[in-house]
Amino acid sequence: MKQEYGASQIQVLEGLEAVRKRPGMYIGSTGPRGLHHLVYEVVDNSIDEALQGYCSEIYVAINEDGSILVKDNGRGIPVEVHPQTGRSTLETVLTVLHAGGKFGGGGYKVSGGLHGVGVSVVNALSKWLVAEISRNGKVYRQTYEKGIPVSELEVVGESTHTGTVTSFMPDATIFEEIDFKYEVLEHRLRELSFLNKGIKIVFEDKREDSLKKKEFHYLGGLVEYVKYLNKARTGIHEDIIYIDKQVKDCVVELAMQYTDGYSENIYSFANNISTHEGGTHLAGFKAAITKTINEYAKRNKLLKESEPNLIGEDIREGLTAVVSVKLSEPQFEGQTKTKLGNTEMRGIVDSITVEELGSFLEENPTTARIVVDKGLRAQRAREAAKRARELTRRKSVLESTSLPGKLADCAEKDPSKSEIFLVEGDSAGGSAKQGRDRHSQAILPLRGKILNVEKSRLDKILASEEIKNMITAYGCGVGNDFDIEKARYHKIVIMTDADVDGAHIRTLLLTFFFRYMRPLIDNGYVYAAQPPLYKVKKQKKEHYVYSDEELNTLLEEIGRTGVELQRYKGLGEMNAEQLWDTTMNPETRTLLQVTVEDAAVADEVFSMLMGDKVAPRKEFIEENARYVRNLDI
Ligand code: 0RA
Repeated sequence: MKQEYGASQIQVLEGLEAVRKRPGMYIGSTGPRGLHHLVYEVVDNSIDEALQGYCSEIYVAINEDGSILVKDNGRGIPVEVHPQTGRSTLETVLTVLHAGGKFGGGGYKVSGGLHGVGVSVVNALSKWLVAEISRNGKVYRQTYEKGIPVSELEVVGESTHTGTVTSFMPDATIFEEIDFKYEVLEHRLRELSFLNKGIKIVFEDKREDSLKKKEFHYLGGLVEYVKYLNKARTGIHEDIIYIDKQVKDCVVELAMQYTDGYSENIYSFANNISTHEGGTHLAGFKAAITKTINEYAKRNKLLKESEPNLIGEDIREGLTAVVSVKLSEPQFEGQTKTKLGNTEMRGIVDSITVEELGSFLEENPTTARIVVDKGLRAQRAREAAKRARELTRRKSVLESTSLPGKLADCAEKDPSKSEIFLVEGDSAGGSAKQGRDRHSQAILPLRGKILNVEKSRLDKILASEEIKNMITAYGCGVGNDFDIEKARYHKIVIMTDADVDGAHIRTLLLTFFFRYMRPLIDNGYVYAAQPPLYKVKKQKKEHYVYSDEELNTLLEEIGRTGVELQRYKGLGEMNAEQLWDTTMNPETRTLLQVTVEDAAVADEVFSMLMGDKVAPRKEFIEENARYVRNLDI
């Protein structure tokens, strides 16, 4: 029996209509980010059920047809009539905006995606959605299209267990492209299982060309997260420091371990949402570790009373840490709404950390000593680097007009019209200098491999000739002093050979930009040139070919007889004119822009690729060959 449309049903239709009219308002965008957000929204509901203690397993699949299935073994969304709407709770949750929290049974909603919009939004933006509930010994099913029920809530079978299965196909008229990325979902699901210890998440890609299955189940929670993050790094103490405390209705969980590296890798979360911009919880944590470690050092005479304290930067050098808080009414602020604003969290995280880290250091004097020593060494290095920087700064004031000798600069002074090519090797550099458009194109040849910045401190990095040349050529400083406004070129084109060494140099350069000149990547200033792989000659006609695929297509077209095939092993094999025609001429070339879609994923890729352990790197490259190719271009 179809119920009649009452006032509340009209409201529902208006609500769904609003979501479909302005999807961006609800899920951020209709691009890849918004698309993946749909999955997170559905999974978050299962995570909530797990956090309340009713669900232990979540299964997520990308179906063969590209749709999504999320299944959990929770209590099942109630199918009983909801007093406020006169419809089942299931239908209410799936059709009324923001109904999830309000209509759900007790307990605060911990997860609830970044936008916390509820599954009704996913429903509204789906071509179809099927909900299957196991409850009361029965299996119930209801189907929706664009958010509107197209079937009754039917009993379709019997069941001995409970749970919820939601399957949906995003609406192609709303989203730019419906192509779920395995790596993106994998990253988030792994993250969720680290952040919610004990929950088992199984993830499967059933699409024909990318069959994969993985299981995430971490009983150690954040301890295992830190182990995972440090897989390619070398820890300098065995035991990972772990804190898990509840104060009133706030949960504070954190894990930390120092490595022999120099970069700081702290990830923070509030209610399972990554707080890229930090916030009060992170501020409390940082203040607390600085205070506690200094106090320990002074009390144990590892630092004299007369000596200056270690500063936060010293304390965090080489530190890998994950800080996760769960609270009832999180306030997200900042440009990307990823900064936790709740003021009470600063004090809560601070006092818990001071207390727990304090006792840890007292009880583990060997580890404590290693930690303090690491900080002392960082302090000395920082002072040395400061002296070095002052030197280079003074020099650059004196010689403010002197660009590196190896740089062939362009005549153009407007940065938005200027490009610089970073060219592998002096010989290709020579051809590039001859072949370029002198007006707008500058050339900086790089000799061989640049320094691996993942393994060196800033003072050593700044002493490297190749890196100094890049810094002076771009004109925008480095690290904390970096100022994108001063960039002398808005296109920085990495031009390396199409071989393993070339790929390595490109990765080294990208790591350097990522760590020390990050705004260059964020602003889309960094590109990779695409030199040809082959030259095909037939009857005086020359074709440049950029991939094996393209080569096959061409050979099909022109026939294989009488063809002269040259494989370019390096840029150096091309003369100036060829280099211009194939790779540098803005009219005909292809440049690939380097983008960092998700800083966390990229950071992981970089540390895996550039860290000092070979085995995990190899394993990582093999596992992520597809993604690395994307990122590494
Ligand atoms: C509210 C009440 C109850 C279960 C749920 C919500 C629930 C929602 C979702 C969404 C995905 N999976 C879910 N599992 C459970 C249970 C109320 C009761 O049984 O008393």
